[in-house]
Amino acid sequence: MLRVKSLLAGLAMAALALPAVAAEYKDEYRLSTVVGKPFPWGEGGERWAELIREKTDGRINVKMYPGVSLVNGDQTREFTALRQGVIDLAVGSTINWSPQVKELNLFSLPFLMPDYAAIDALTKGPVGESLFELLAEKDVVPLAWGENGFREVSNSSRAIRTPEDMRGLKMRVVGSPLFNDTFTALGANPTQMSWADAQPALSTGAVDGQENPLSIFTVAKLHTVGQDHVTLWGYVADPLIFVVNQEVWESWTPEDQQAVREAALQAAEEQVALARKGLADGDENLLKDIEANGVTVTRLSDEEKEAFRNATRAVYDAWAERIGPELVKQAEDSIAAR
Ligand code: X2X
Repeated sequence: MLRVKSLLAGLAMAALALPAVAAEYKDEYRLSTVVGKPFPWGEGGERWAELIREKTDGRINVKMYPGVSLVNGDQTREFTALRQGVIDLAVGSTINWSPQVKELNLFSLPFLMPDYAAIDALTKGPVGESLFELLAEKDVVPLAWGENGFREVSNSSRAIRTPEDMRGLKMRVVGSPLFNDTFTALGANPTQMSWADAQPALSTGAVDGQENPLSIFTVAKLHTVGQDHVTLWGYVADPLIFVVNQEVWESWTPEDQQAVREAALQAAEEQVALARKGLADGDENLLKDIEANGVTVTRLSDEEKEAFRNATRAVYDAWAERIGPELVKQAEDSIAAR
């Protein structure tokens, strides 16, 4: 009996001495996204899960929950749920987390980023680092930058070429008040709703239009819900961020943490390439597909864009104050030096 007891005590001490043993791992880790496959965003989430499984020899089993189903479709609650541990991992848009992390509104400042090189100058430069440091103080471990994309405006009623064309249009916008301000400044009637609610609202005509990256427009087949006009104005772009809840992260061995980080970087790089496919580097295939569906695609000259920039400048200035003038300055400098 004594021998058994001391053996047990010995085992208990050995267990205590081990750092984080695999036995403490969950059977399943839950990864949240707004959209699933075949949206580039959903492809990125699935790919991350797959690479994690491979690189940890199956020790970490991640399942993706698209449609932000872990928060009943309310994408603006995703970040809070992530902090609370209701969600273990996420590939989330800066827009959806900006109600909780005001600095992420940076990417929604109208006409801050003129091209893809400007997005990269932010996410791959000091601005990206500052934002990751900030997120790291909020119970999450940020690992990599992905991309939803430049958000182009569409509607069912007319080609938009000037701010006046926007007047009176009912527009579905996402969950940051900055979007309300931008569309109000343009004379439209913005109404905030989730992506889940947006599609029925478009099909019933409860709203006239919306703004989203063209990869979302095509995969969601928005031309079938009356969105006959798209204007390429590239007014904002939303990056995606690959993150893990901090407690979950700390429960993993350093070796597995490294594997999850590498998986995120690889999945994110592939995901950004997918998000830009048919839209960048002289490849306009996605635009051709959209036009082939009978949608009028309106391209703006620099002067035409300038009119939208001027009409939203006051919104930019007011929000730059809220986001933090230093961060905005850092972003403007990074973009100027790209
Ligand atoms: O709701 C949207 O418009 C979407 C899918 O682009 C985001 O989640 C930001």
